Amino acid sequence: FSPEEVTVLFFLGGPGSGKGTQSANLVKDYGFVHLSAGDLLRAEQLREGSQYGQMIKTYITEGKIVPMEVTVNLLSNAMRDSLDANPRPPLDQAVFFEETVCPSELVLFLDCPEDVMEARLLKRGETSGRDDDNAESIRKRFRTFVETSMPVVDDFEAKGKVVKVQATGSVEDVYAEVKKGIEERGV
Ligand code: UP5
Ligand code: MG
Repeated sequence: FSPEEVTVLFFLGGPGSGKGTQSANLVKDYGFVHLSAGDLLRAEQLREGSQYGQMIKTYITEGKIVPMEVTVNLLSNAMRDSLDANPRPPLDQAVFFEETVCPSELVLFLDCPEDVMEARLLKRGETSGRDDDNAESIRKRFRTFVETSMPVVDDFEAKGKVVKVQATGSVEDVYAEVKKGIEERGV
């Protein structure tokens, strides 16, 4: 596919800030397709015959970023599949994606303090079965976010692409802000 055929939005935000939840809202109201790098990695981890399964599990449990070639390849394939079906990260990964796959229109940054995110993730951990919804992995995920993902947000910010949304309120409140951001930018 060519970049002119698609409109890409990136959701960035700390672990548990609500990226998945707010993406689901946009899918419902705007017909976007949601591709979560984390979900794609978890699916690849479980795929029989994957050469990356054990490596992905280790990175996820340690709260570290999987080598970007693996993730961007999964994203690119999933985009192609989803375009066939219906006609997020570190600085380098986001830039790599924009250069090799497609530039983003807008970056929605869900701004949320760690104590709020931690409470959400620990609550989800009671039932999620995820290898990383435990206190230790969460702490590591936060560190990775601060060290490798916040610089990406800052970089997009400098390019004037970022709409910052306060992500501490209810799902409905946050979504109202997300919609406002998108509509103000005329996406
Ligand atoms: N919740 C959401 N919004 C709420 C609100 N406003 N009020 C109250 N509760 C709210 O939400 C998390 C929880 O909070 C849910 O229970 C939700 O109901 C509640 P969710 O929407 O899932 O938040 P999200 O930001 O998507 O959090 P997630 O846990 O998915 O964040 P991560 O960024 O840690 O997880 P992800 O799946 O993206 O990545 C997991 C791992 O995969 C990474 O640590 C890394 O090891 C690997 N990875 C890569 O290597 N590269 C990548 O590019 C991406 C991931
Ligand atoms: Mg998510």
